[in-house]
Amino acid sequence: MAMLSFEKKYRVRGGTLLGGDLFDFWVGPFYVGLFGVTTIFFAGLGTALILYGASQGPTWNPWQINIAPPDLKYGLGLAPLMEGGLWQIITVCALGAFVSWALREVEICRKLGMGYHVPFAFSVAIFAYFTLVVIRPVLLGAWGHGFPYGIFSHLDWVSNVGYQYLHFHYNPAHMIAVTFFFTTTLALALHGSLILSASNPPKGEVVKTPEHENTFFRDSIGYSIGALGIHRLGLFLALSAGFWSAVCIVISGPFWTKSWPEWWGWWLDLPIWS
Ligand code: 07D
Ligand code: 07D
Ligand code: U10
Repeated sequence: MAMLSFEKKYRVRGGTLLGGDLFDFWVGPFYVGLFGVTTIFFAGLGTALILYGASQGPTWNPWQINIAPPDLKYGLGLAPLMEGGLWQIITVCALGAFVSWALREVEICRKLGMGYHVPFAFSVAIFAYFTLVVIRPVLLGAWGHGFPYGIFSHLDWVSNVGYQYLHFHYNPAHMIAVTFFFTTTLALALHGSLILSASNPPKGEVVKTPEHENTFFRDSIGYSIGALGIHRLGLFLALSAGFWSAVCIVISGPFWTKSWPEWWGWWLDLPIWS
């Protein structure tokens, strides 16, 4: 079915989680829904506040704009607007926009009668962000442990927090996360190249079948995971990367305060060496 006629067929009312028929319509290609309105509201307000913060700061250079979290002395309390309060409201807006976006995805899935895999996957990214700006700061007792909103300033934060633990590469959960990220790109490269090699042949040649795809991997590595399997694996790898990232940062501080190389002392302490 052509895309345009398919869209006409499925663009019917229903499937909303909240708001009933109220915002159950499309604007151009975009489905709106109540959560589209809340997305626009939070994203619009958050962006406006970043621009306001920038207007009060020393620069309009997009790379240099920085909205810093409150000083540690404010603990888990509210800070004055220009001393981190802006960061606190922007964080609420960001979470409001991300969660609204995920719920809008859920409504679209319901309309289409599809599984909730995409919003579930996005939720893992939201979880990683939530861990950075809510869970870890709360466990450490101050909003000041969140990362600053700015292109370069957030890189400084990552580097500073990394060196606070001497050598972040020795964080075992960081190792697992990094390995999942690397494996995700390997899997995507294998999958993308395999699909193109079979289904996008040079002019004049026939498109190959899934049997060709299976056989390629059986011939080369002795096993093929299959067409559905590679997508399950890809999703698992990518979500695991995000999940272990959240773990690696939430344990840094709340559960391990020393340098990460020292954590490996447990290995030397094993009774088999003494
Ligand atoms: C390609 C989809 C499109 C999305 C894009 C991002 C904004 C921010 C806001 C000026 C893959 C749009 C950017 C809306 C503008 C202001 C105030 C997704 C794609 C193009 N980072 N990070 C980037 C964010 C964190 C780290 C780039 C966001 C953590 C490192 C971009 C978050 C840590 C490097 C960016 C976030 C961290 C980057 C490219 C939130 C650990 C880089 C992102 C909400 C995760 C790279 C200059 C990209 C870079 C980079 C955005 C969080 C580390 C500006 C929105 C605190 C080491 N990050 N980041 O392509 O070039 O993502 O930085 O959590 O090297 Mg970051
Ligand atoms: C948080 C993004 C969420 C995004 C959302 C959506 C918009 C809308 C709109 C485009 C999690 C935002 C959407 C804004 C945009 C439009 C229209 C994703 C998030 C919700 N590290 N490290 C990681 C590596 C070192 C350190 C994670 C590698 C050093 C710290 C990952 C190396 C030191 C932290 C990772 C390396 C150090 C991390 C990041 C190599 C510094 C974290 C991915 C090769 C000296 C962070 C949860 C991630 C983390 C993190 C990889 C090196 C420190 C596993 C490959 C040794 C402090 N590092 N790292 O988390 O775990 O994505 O955050 O050297 O906090 Mg590391
Ligand atoms: C995959 C796949 C596959 C495919 C695919 C894909 C994965 C095999 C079949 C998809 C993959 C691709 C297309 C490849 C490229 C993708 C990437 C590289 C990923 C990164 C993507 C991007 C960088 C693009 C990001 C773009 C975005 C997020 C769109 C931005 C959208 C908007 C700004 C509008 C959003 C709309 C909303 C929220 C609702 C609708 C609202 C409106 C239209 C605006 C009007 C508003 C209202 C009516 C509400 C009124 C508002 C109010 C009251 C509040 C206002 C308040 C204020 C303060 C402003 O596997 O299969 O192929 O294709």
